[in-house]
Amino acid sequence: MPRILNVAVAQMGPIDKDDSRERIVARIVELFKEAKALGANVVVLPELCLTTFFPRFTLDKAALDMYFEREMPNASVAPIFEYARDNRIGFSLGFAEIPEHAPDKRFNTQIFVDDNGAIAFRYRKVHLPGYREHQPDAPFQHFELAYFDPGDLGFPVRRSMDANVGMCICNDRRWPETFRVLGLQNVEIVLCGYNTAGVNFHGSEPAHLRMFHHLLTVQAGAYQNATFVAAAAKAGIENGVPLIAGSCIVAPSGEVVVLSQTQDDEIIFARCNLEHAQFGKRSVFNFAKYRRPDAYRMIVDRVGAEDPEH
Ligand code: CDT
Repeated sequence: MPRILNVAVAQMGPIDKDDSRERIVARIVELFKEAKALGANVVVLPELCLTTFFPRFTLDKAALDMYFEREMPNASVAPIFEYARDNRIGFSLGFAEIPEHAPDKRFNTQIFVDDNGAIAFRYRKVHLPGYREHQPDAPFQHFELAYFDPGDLGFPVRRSMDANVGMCICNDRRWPETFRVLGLQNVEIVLCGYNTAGVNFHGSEPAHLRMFHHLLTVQAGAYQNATFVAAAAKAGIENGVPLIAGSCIVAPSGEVVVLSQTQDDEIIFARCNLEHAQFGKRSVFNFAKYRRPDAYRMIVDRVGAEDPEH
């Protein structure tokens, strides 16, 4: 019996730092309308999709608090929640979070809202890229490490909308540990929002590798854990920094089912039979039968790489 989830990825073009919240939310609702016309049950939005990618601006934490949500949902995002609930669409949305009960914390967060309009669960970004200090030689700054706290929820998977749903955010997709921890919870679809610059701020690298590494990691994560991956970019030139597009839906075979064609607001869509994820979990990637965790202890015992003994 097929188990179908109609998945739309809502890629977004750039968000300028001066764009109003009303304008950003209106763009998102327009994307939801397009997704609805295609028959979507679920819409995936990018990382930090309510604001510009502000972790480039300054090391002054207090100056950035205006970009954070202190409650979710809140009045400014009500049109998204209402449209989705009225049309029975589930969605995932990335935003900067100051938790109500821990106002000294700052998280890069993504929520999954089910088709009844309830927040089913949340994920807080674990792998925070960038620097704690200003980088004088970098083409632009990336201070996520400086003022977000590492996610404190692990990598949860929840049964929602008849699917095993997991989430990760941008840099997380580059780490096989992310997908494996989700895979060990029988994840069937991973929802991933991202803002990936078209230039590697760590140093010079051929430009085409940015897209190659993005697709390499989501395709590998999907195949090696027998799961769909739906990845949503914020794309285009945002406050002078180019962001790659490449929003995609990847099948558990590792094949790209659909890829965005623009660097702007765009819906891509795929009819995902979640039973296809179960095939890999029963066969090549039957973890219970074939994994050898005794041989993997170093993965949790050691953080940084060390040279072998001579
Ligand atoms: N937003 C985010 O996590 N960006 C990072 C930049 C890292 S550059 C190697 C990313 O992984 O795309």
